[in-house]
Amino acid sequence: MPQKFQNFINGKWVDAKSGRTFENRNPANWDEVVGIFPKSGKEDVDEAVKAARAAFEKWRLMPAPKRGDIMRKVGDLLVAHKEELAREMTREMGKVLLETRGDVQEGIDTAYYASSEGRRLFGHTVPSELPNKFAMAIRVPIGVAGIITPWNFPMAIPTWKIFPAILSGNTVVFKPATDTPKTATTLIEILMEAGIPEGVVNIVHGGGSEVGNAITSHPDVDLISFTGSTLVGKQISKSSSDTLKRVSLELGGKNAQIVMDDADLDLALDGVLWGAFGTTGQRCTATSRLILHEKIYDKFMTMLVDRTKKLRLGDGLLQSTDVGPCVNESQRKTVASYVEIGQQEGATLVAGGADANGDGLSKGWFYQPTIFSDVKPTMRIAKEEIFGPVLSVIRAKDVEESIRILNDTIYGLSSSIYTRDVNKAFVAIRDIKAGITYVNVPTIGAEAHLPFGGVKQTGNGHREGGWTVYDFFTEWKAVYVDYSGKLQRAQIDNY
Ligand code: UN1
Repeated sequence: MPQKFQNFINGKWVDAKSGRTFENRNPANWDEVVGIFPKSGKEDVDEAVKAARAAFEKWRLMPAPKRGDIMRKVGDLLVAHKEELAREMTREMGKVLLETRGDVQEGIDTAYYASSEGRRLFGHTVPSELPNKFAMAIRVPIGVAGIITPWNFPMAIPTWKIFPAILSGNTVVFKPATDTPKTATTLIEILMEAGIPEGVVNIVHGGGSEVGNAITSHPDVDLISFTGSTLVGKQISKSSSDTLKRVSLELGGKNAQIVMDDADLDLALDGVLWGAFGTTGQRCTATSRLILHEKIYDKFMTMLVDRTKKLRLGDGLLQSTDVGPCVNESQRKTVASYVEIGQQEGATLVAGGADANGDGLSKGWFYQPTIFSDVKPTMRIAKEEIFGPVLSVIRAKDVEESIRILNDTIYGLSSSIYTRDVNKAFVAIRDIKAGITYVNVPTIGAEAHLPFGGVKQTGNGHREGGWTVYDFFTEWKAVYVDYSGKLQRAQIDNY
């Protein structure tokens, strides 16, 4: 019998009130059920919000350095459980062990960063325009945060949101993706073991239309932090607008890597293979377009196709595997439908282009790493986010045209240029419209202590990561203390 899991509300493990459940299966072997989870609804979210609201009144008063001490314990526990968490994650969402270890490491980095932020959370002191008067601006917690996360980074993304939220003194109602509820459950267990008081973090499992909607439209939720598709992000923006919540949206990407004719081509090749086919292309930072200088186009394509055909698909738990499966059936269907679109649009299929059904692959959602050449910037495969192992290659004549092509998208998350010419690199840094630009580095691999997020329809202007995420999870309060003993009227008595 597969193991049964529960929601965690107000410090207790509980079933969904309706008693309904859903199954979570291994994408590399769909016969294997990872666990049975509660299919919750609005009534469960109501309970969780009530608990988070009540817990907020105490939690906000705990000194931030003390909250930081708990975060350090969380980091230590994540270190201790890193391998077990990585294996669990590979089993529920498919990416290779090397990458799931990295995913847990991102959570560890975020925990230790949050721990040290407990002793910073810097405010400002500024001079007042009046004598004997003190002026400062301090950060205060906001309240209950609704955290809604995707399946592609089941540990890193929840920790990017939950850790700064609680370090800042907020409490949390967390809805993880239905494809990765197990990793999320273990994260909650770790938070509890580290000493997070009951009610501070609550988890409610279930789908977006029921649980997600109930959170984003809830009158007693103050903040929403969401990572996922641009389509859902727009819906959340609408459903949260009646109560004027503060909302952070990290959405789609159509990231490109540029390779100039002066680049180290072997380095650029390693970069694009990792950026396009790492995580089976299922990252919002994935390299989905490759823009090649016309002088090296043919040579680079030969190198790229050759190496791509050698990538080994398989169960991510096996050391021999380079690329794991797509996360589920619908994701693989989306990939297949874009491959059809690419062919209809007249792009040339030079690698992959079909489900993979070899040895050990017949019960998983495997799709061959796929490359289209002769892609025009106007084609749908050059414009729309695919979220799978499909790379569209476009030709350009110089750095200016490459940047123009790179910018010709509604998204603006990550970007990359390979060149040995420092002048071209700085032109790219200046002119690329994206939240992240890499030079001689692929489009994936952001570090936890730098701002993470994008421009245009990739988001709504907020940043996760580093010090910047604390701007989202705290409110500024301006404080004036007059010690003159008399009424001093600003803008009047001093002029
Ligand atoms: C995502 O795909 O949503 O920069 C996050 C990266 C990872 C995070 C990706 N550190 O690729």
